[in-house]
Amino acid sequence: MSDLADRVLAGELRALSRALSLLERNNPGAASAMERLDPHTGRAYVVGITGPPGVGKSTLLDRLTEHLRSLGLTVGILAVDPTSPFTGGALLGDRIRMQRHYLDAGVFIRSVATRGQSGGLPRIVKSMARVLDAAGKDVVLVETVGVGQTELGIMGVADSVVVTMTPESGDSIQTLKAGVMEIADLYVINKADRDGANQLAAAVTAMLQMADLSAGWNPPVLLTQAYANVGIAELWENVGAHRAYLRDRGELERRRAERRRQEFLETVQEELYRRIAGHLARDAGLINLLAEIDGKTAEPYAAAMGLLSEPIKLAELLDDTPAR
Ligand SMILES: Nc1nc2c(ncn2[C@@H]2O[C@H](COP(=O)(O)OP(=O)(O)O)[C@@H](O)[C@H]2O)c(=O)[nH]1
Ligand SMILES: [Mg+2]
Repeated sequence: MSDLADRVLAGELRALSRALSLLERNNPGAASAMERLDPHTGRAYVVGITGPPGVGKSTLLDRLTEHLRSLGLTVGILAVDPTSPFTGGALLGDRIRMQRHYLDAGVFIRSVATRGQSGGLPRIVKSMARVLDAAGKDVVLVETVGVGQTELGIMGVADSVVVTMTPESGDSIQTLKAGVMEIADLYVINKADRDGANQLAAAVTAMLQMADLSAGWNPPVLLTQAYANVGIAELWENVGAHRAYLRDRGELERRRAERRRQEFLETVQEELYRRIAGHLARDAGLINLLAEIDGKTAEPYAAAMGLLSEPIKLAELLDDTPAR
């Protein structure tokens, strides 16, 4: 697998695709590839663009990509939005519009399946962003669809988080209250051509003032018209300001270190569960135990604790050799 990593580092597109697929499929080869790539990460800047469906995230990303290319920067895109034109879920026009970037060697686009995920952002997106980083992309853009609490996960991936709203989504302020304020480094009010954009900007600004963020970064509230390419350069300038803010205070390194630790802990947690769950249908002891729990001859809490205190049984359950 080190060979695959070498090819990723050399900028080979097929190797890059393959490395991302290994991660997605939980292939054992992914771990050694990630180890080889890791020393080459840390150069890319990762921007998360989140917001409810239809606010214009994909359009914004498309225009931002165009802008970044004009600045001579290479771009990696991870689209976690199931309705994204990248994933084929959008209108034909959108899809065709995005395809021009597929012909540009400086842009790498990958959609990420969210199947089977319990809301939130797939854990694997963190590793995928680091692969794009190692492959030499200057900027990694992550599009995630979501409202409120479900999108807190983007903080685990992005250096800067852009929360996108539109004047027409009248519940935008409610959404803010639901927890988006904790994750937003920048606010974008897209579709500024529509009525109510300035009022929404004023309302968000007022809300930010009430929250008293005087000690830290003051998130800017920006107006854009993504489809008309208005406000895109300003958005990138503001991302740059946030980046400089983080870097100058050592926050960027601190955030990234924290994210690495989180990724480790999440992976352990998810993998433990995934492996044990894989045995649920075929391990006679477990099947029996579940029946006893159902039938009240075993008590759920005590049974769980009991299982955890049996190292030999646990080792068996953590064995991941596919017998399915
Ligand atoms: N009026 C208006 N429509 C826009 C603007 N930006 C994007 N749209 C349209 O909004 C729709 C949804 O855009 P899309 O980027 O797919 O949204 P996403 O679901 O957030 O990714 C598309 O039809 C876009 O053409 C804008 O600034 N103004
Ligand atoms: Mg989209």
